[in-house]
Amino acid sequence: MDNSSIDLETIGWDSYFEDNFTEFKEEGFIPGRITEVQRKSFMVITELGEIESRVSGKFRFNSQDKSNFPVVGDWVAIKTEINNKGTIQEVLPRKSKFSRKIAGKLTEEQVLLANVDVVLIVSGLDHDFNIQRIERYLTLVSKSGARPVIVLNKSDICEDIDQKLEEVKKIASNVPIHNLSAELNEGLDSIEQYLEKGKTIALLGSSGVGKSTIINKLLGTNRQKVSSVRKSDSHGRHTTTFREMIMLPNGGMIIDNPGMRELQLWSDGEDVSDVFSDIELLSDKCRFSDCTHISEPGCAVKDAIEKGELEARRYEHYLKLKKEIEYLNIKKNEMGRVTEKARGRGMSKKIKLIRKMRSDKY
Ligand SMILES: Nc1nc2c(ncn2[C@@H]2O[C@H](COP(=O)(O)OP(=O)(O)OP(=O)(O)O)[C@@H](O)[C@H]2O)c(=O)[nH]1
Ligand SMILES: [Mg+2]
Ligand SMILES: [Zn+2]
Repeated sequence: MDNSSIDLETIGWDSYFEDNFTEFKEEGFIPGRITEVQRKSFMVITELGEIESRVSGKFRFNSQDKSNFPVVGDWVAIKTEINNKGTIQEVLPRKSKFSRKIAGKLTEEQVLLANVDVVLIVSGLDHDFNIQRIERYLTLVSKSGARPVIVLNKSDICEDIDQKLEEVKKIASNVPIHNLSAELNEGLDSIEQYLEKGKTIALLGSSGVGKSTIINKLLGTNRQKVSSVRKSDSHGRHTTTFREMIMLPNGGMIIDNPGMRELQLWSDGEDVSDVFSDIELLSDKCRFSDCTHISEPGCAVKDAIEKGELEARRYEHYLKLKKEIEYLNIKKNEMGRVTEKARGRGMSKKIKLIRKMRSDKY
């Protein structure tokens, strides 16, 4: 633990968390914010400096659901121990959370970040550029409570910036778009506006797009490790291996993330409706209210595609995301039913059944 005292407000503490902390304060606990999640412990910034902490046995016992476990950005109540370590008693209610469906076959929510104000969705303007991926990120961020911002990096090696910008504008509705070159330190001032004292921003995007490079430029030091991408396809090498929240010199926090290979939606569908509101508006205009937009007469969606007002690509991607959610909902409902059924039986049976459900094999 270092002895420097930290003003919690510069790292995001406010009346919302203060109110939710009252009962813990009375018990003599202190507030802290998770900066890093390790295998068994958590790094937590507190007024007393950084304290390595573990969750209490009681917390572990009461948290059946993994999504309640502390993640980077969470505010927690901790009890300080004599060995300068801490015990996490509770996670304070989150103002925002960014989740995905856990990678692999399990049907489970995985919360990756909490209490983030702005998410920079970073894409490379090289071979990495992929409009569908941006649409997917927008969908994931849409209901997180954080504000999305699109960042197109590596403008120095892009020969058709205007065309790519046009493509992004078509899908972004009112999400701000910034293009820059972290390498040449050009255009970074456009994202400095999001770095405010007390605010938290996170960078998301696939491996190799330059998230850590951007952070290094903003910090003015080479704190984060970066490494080159594969020439043939601009794929990164998964250089950043863990999520970490870093304090900026002028207050405010920035979160570096590892590039994610799999980014499945964890959603109820509202986020897709938000991000694809153009398509939903069109379908309201179809002659039949249950129009499937395949062969019905008076279909506004098909009309718009024929007139070039809606890209067939975008429409198909919309359908794909909808399907993904439909499938997710089926799995969630099945799991709910089994949990319900198991309530009447013994605990061990319940656990077995849920495991079976989650492993998707049945
Ligand atoms: N040409 C060019 N290269 C860049 C730019 N920004 C970053 N790079 C390079 O892209 C490579 C990957 O950058 P990183 O910052 O490691 O990418 P990352 O997104 O953090 O990747 P992961 O940690 O693997 O998720 C490095 O070789 C950087 O030097 C840029 O603006 N232009
Ligand atoms: Mg990185
Ligand atoms: Zn239709």
